[in-house]
Amino acid sequence: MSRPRVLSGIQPTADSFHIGNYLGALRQWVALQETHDTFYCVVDLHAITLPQEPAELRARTRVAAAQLFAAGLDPDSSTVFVQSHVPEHPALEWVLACITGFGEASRMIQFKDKSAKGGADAASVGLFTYPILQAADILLYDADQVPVGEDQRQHLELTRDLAQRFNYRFGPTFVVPGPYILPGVAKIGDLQDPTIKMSKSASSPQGIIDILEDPDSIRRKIMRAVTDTDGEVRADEAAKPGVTNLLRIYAALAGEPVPSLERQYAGAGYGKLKKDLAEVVVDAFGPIRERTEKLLANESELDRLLAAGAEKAHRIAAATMARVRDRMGFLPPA
Ligand code: ATP
Ligand code: LTN
Repeated sequence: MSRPRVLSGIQPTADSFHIGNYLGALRQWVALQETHDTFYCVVDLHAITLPQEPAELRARTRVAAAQLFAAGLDPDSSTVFVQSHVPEHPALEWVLACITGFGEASRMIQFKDKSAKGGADAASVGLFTYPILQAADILLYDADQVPVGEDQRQHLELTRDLAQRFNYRFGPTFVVPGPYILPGVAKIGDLQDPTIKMSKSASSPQGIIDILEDPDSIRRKIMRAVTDTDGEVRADEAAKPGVTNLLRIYAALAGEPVPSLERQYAGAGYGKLKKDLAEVVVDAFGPIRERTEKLLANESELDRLLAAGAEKAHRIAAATMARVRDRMGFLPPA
C-alpha cells in the first residue's frame, strides 16, 4: 500500500526558525514521516518576493535546511530540498499563472497584508504571484495533503481550484490536494504582545524565541514575557492571553495537557511557571541547536544531502512537467 504524499514548504527568511515554526510546522512534519511519503522544501524563490540580501539568503537557506534535519527530518524517509534547485517550480508557475484570473489572484489576503506593509508601490509582481508559485510547488509532486497553518487556507483553495481547472480544460493531469490538515495546531503568540502571532517578520526580537537561541537569552525572554496582574495561573484566551500563551507552549513541549499544568501551578505564581517553562524550552531546543551547528560545520555534507533531495524531487517534477507540456500543446524539442 502506498502512503499518502505530503508536501510543505518554509521560507528561509530568518537566521533561525522560532518556536511557532517549530510547534506549528517542523514538529508536525517530523511526525508525518511515520505515516506519509513526505516532501519538504526550503522555498527560496518565495523568499525573494520581498527583498533579500544575497549573502544572507544563501546562509539562511543552509541554516533552514540544517534545522529541518536537526529537528528530525530523516533524509532516508523525507525528500528535503531547496526550491530553486528544481527548475520546474517557476516553469509550472508560469503555466498556472496563465489560467489564474487577475481578480482571483487579487483576492489573496496574504498579498493584501504584505503589500500593505510596504506600500502598494513597493510590492512586486512576484509577491502578487506568490500563491501561484505555491500551487506549483504542491501540484508538481502530486501531493495528497499539505500540512500548513490556518493562514494558508486560502492559498490551498486556490491550488485546488487551479488543479481542477487545468484538469477540466486539458484532461486529468494533477492530483487535487486535500484540504489543509493541521487545524488543531495552536498558534503561538508573541511574548511581548500575545494577541498577535509570533512571526519572523512582525515580532520584535523580545517577542520571539528562536530554536537556535542561546539558553540564557531564552530564559531572559521568557522571564520578561508579558502576562497580567491577577497572578493566577489559568488559561483564558480573552482575559489572560499572555499566561495562556505560556501554558500553551509548555503543554505542547512537555506533552502535558493545559488543565494538568493549571493544577500543578495553582497558587505558585507566574515566576515559578516562567522559570520551569524556560527550562522546558532550553531542554527541547538544546539538542536541535547542537545538531544544527554540527551540520553547518560540515557544509559539503549538508549540500550533499540537499543535492540528493533535489535529485529525487527533480525526477518527479520533471515527469509532471512533461505531462503538462504535452497537455498544453507545447512542441517537444526535436
Ligand atoms: P513570516 O513572518 O516571514 O511570514 P512566519 O514566522 O509567520 O514568517 P512562515 O514562514 O509564514 O512563518 O510559516 C512557516 C510555518 O510555521 C507555517 O506552517 C506556519 O503555519 C507556522 N507558523 C508560523 N508562525 C507560527 C505561530 N506563531 N504559531 C504556530 N505556527 C506558526
Ligand atoms: N506560503 C507558505 C510556505 C509555502 C508552502 C508551499 C507551504 C511555500 N510553498 C507549498 C505548503 C506547500 C507559508 O507561508 N507558510
